[in-house]
Order: sequence, then structure tokens, then C-alpha cells
Amino acid sequence: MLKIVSARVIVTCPGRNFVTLKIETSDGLTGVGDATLNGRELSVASYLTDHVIPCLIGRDAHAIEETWQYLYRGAYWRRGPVTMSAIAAVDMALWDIKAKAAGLPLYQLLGGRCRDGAMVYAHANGATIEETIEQAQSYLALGYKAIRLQSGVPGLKSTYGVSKTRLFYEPADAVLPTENVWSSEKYLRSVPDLFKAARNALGWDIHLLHDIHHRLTPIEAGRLGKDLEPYRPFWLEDAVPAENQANFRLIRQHTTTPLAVGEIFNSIWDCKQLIEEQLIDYIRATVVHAGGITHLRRIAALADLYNVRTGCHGATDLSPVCMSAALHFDVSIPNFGIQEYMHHTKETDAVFPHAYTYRGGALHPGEAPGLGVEIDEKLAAQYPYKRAFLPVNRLEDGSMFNW
Ligand code: EZ4
Ligand code: CO
Repeated sequence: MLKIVSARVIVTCPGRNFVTLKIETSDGLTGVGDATLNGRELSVASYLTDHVIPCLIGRDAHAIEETWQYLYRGAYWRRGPVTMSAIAAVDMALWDIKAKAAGLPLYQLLGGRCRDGAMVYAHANGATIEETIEQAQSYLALGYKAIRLQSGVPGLKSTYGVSKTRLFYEPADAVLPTENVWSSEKYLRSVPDLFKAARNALGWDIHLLHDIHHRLTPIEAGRLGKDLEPYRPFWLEDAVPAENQANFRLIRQHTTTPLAVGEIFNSIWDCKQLIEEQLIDYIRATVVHAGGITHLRRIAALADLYNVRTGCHGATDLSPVCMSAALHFDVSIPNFGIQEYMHHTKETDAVFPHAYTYRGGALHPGEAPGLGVEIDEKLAAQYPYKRAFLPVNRLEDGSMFNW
């Protein structure tokens, strides 16, 4: 039996915080899993160290499904982002080990390739429409086939998706939550202008995406979807908070603009109704926050029955370990849609050497056995954890709103 002999958690901050689980087996094989939950990193680290790792020692490293069930059912409380991120990390590390033991890149164990690479979308953002379009043009020049557009809203000082100082967007930006002020009215007036200008400048041979970040009511989202129909967006993401899945019925009644949701989902139960009632077109759950490759495959299989495709979350707070796992998943499932892709810092790429590469608008998982990613522990130790929070959002009257 290939036994798990040790497991440990590595927390590092090469530009932002990442939590990585490393499992070792009796044969000396090692596997890595991402356990990063933005703004709650140490909670997952503690859950792993204090509650999960003691149960792993001595288990069969090949028994992936059994271990998943053990950690999920055995925890009694079920679900929740902390638990599911911890289970995901174990699951990724065990798939890594199994594929290394077989001497194959992981996608081969998931049924082999359905496609060459995973089409990705880049992030273009700017304080103004002109700045956003300028950035989008630089991605076009790099061969991207899909670009997300986020722009500053006239009359609002700051908002989601628009970075102040950096070229790319980093969501957790301060040691205490940054305050933002929001107006849905101002926002709703600004997005059609952005898309109109973008189609004029960028043409029609590029997919354009947009993230609402949970800020509208269903009827507002229906109106925005309708307003954007002439510009044929690839999707509108997180139009409304999704705790109430039935919210999406109202949006669907009013617009044919495709809908994506799910980056904060952590189990199949969060999207069951959305999928079964065909209320969405893309499911954005990802490996690290939705229970690993094992559980995400289950979600994708359910989605496939209802013409829902995947569009995995891939912001910078998901580590290169998660990105590697996502890419093996993306190329191996029939109903892949698109993969989000934001560059990590140079420091992050150095701490997590990886086999995946960008080519022609797509990411390719590479042919290295396993996930094709490792953690350089010596280098990781040079970047100690730094507390960081996501911002908060208030309405103009001061009351709390959704970030
Ligand atoms: O706000 O990953 O589509 N991407 C996003 C991200 C999320 C962050 C939260 O940690 O919405 O920018
Ligand atoms: Co999003």
C-alpha cells in the first residue's frame, strides 16, 4: 500500500498569501494542494493542521474518493469554504501523487484530453473607458481570444476590479478592509457605454466578459443584460448574490445575455437548482474552493446534462497549484467553457515552478507527471504571512452593501 506518512501546511506571501498542503508517501512521492482562502488563510491552515492531517497519516494515498468521503461525511458539519478548501487541498495532493506514481500528467488519469488547451480570459481594467480599452488592445496583441472589461464608474471614487497602482488587480489590498462607496444607478448607466466603446474599438472577433460582483437586484440585472445584448457579451458574472438560487429566474425572463456564477460556491448543493433549471450558462466553481478535482468533476458532470459549461475562477488569490489542477480538469471534461487567468507576480511564479504555459489565447497544462507544479520551500520561507483583507462596500447613505 502506498501510505501517507506525513503532511504539512506551508504558508507563504510572495506578493500575496498562499496556503499549500504537501503530502508525502511511504515511497517518497510527494503531492501538493492549494488551500488558499483569501482573507481567511490561517483558518484553513489551522483546520488542516489541527483537524485533517492527524486523520491522514497511515491512510492509503491511492484511495482518493474514500478519503474525500471520509473528510466530508466524517466532519459531520459538512460544506463551508474553510472545510471544503481543506478537503480540496488533500484531494489535489492525492491526485498529484497518483499521477506521479503512474508517470502521467494528471489529465491522462481524468480520461485524457478533449482539447489542446484551455481558452482563457484576461482582465482589462482602467479608471476610464479609454484606459480599459487600451489595456484590452494590449491583450488582443498577445493573442487573447477573450477579455474581461471592468472600468471606473463616473461619480464613484473606486470600485471592484479597477486597480489604482498596479497593472493587474489584487483583491486583498490592506491590513484592514478598505472602504468603498457604491451606487447601482451610476454603475448601470456606465456599463453599456463601456461595451459600446469596446465593440467599436476591438471589433467582434473577441469575447468580452464582465463581472458585476454580486451587486444588482434580479430586475436590475435583467435590465443590464438587456442593455448589453446588442454588444453580445460572452457572459455577465455574479449578477446578484446567489444564496437564493431562484433569483436567477427573474434575470432569465428578461435577457438572453449568458450568465455565469459560482466563484464563491463550495459544493454541488450551491448550484443544483441553478443548473437543473438552466438558470445559468457557466458554472464558475473552482478546484480549491469547491472540494477539489473529485467534487468539481461531479459538478461538471451534472452541468453537462443541462448544457451548462464551466468557467473556473482563476484570480490571483488562487495559487499556481490550483491553476495547474484547473487546467488538467479543463482539458479533460467535455463541457469546458473558458478559464479565468490573471498573472501571478514573478515572486509567486518562482515559489511555485510550474509546467503550464500560455500559447495562442489558451493555457496548456504541460506534460510533466502529476499536476506539474511544485513549491520551492526554501524560497517560500523567505516570504512570511502578511495579514490582508478584501475591501468592504457601502451605499452612498453609509449602509453596508455587498463587496
Ligand atoms: O473578487 O478572487 O472574477 N474574479 C473575482 C475575484 C474575486 C477574488 C476574491 O478573493 O471576482 O477578483
Ligand atoms: Co468574479
